[in-house]
Amino acid sequence: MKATTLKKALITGITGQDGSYLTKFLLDKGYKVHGIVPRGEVECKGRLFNVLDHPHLTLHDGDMLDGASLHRVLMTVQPDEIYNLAAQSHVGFSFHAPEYTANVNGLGTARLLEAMRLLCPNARFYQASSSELFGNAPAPQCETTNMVPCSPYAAAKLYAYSMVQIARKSYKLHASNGILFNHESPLRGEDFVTRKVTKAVAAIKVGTQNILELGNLDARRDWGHAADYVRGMWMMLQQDQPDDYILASGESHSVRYLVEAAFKVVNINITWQGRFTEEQGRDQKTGKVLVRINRDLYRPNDVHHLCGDASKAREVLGWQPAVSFDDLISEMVEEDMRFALQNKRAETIILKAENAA
Ligand code: NAP
Ligand code: G4F
Repeated sequence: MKATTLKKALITGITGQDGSYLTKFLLDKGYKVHGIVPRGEVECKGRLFNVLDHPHLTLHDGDMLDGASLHRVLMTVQPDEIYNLAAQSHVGFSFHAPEYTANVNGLGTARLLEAMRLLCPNARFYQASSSELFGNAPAPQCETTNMVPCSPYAAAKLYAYSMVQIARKSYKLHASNGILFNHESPLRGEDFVTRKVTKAVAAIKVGTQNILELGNLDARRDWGHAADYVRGMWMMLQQDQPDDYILASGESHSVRYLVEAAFKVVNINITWQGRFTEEQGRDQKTGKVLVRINRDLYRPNDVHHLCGDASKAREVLGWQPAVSFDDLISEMVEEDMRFALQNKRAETIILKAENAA
């Protein structure tokens, strides 16, 4: 019998939200998955908890800031597909660290593309581009919408996006940009607004937090589920020709609406009073203030409205999202409720033990 060789995928940013969903997706498809982990940080592998022992998963030390480490990994692995998900991915933080963000997100991508060109030019390359590229261009945004970055994060991602197109045109590399609108999950980092909200809603419900502080409530985003979006990444690399595709749900909601939807999952109705930075969200039943504005959480320059048109991905790739906004938020709140209750139980046990001692 002829032995079949498994396809090899290399993922940068494997310990992030998308990295963990993509790893599971590719392992289920029978790939050998290799991941690059910066600083070999063991505690960052938490999101990979359910696949860490998988025989087809291998982690390598490497850093987007260190070209030699990328060369070493590519030389060792000789991947068929490369998914470049590594990034300093927080838009707000990029205003505090523009140079670092440019180095990881922009130059890091150039380093990886150059390593691929030299060491495995027949591999296929996926770049994690972002709807942030469009800045405040009017919604809905599609592949041909003007790109007007509003943050150091978006500027660095625009450089990376262009380098992918340059590699494609100059060297005929199979390199594609996925221009992804916001996608979330229970594994989302706690600094992003969806997870910050769902975690706070759960903690407020179980009584371990009193109030949720937020910045711009008027910003609108097109929020989908990460599991749907990693499937789209893979679909892009199965095409004969490389190209750029938007993945989006086509629906947008304000941060204010997100807050209402998340509290509704735990049967709390929020009513709003006051304007601008004086705005407050109260529990309709008790009148207690549960949400208030913190001016420090506003960005120097925010993107007001992102809502994507994913017609091209639908028509060419046959991609469409399966999880609705309401189901996404319910899943996130329910998962955070589980954690919040576990933490509360653990705190009670410690307190009892301390009192008994
Ligand atoms: P994430 O959870 O923040 O994950 C980012 C990953 O990059 C982490 O594994 C992180 O590792 C790694 N990383 C950071 N600096 C690195 C470095 N110098 N060298 C190697 N790895 C490094 O982000 P995500 O939400 O999964 O997003 C994945 C990618 O898609 C990112 O490029 C993001 O910018 C882009 N994107 C995301 C969205 C979205 O809505 N989620 C939308 C559009 C585009 P450590 O944690 O160990 O630092
Ligand atoms: O959740 P966010 O931090 O996500 P943002 O800035 O849209 O970026 C995410 O999506 C991009 C794709 O469009 C990715 F490229 C990027 O890597 C990242 O995954 O903020 C969403 C909105 C913003 O307008 C922000 O000003 O929520 C507003 N917001 C209001 N209060 C807040 C808060 N954002 C955060 N993080 N924390 C707040 O307290």
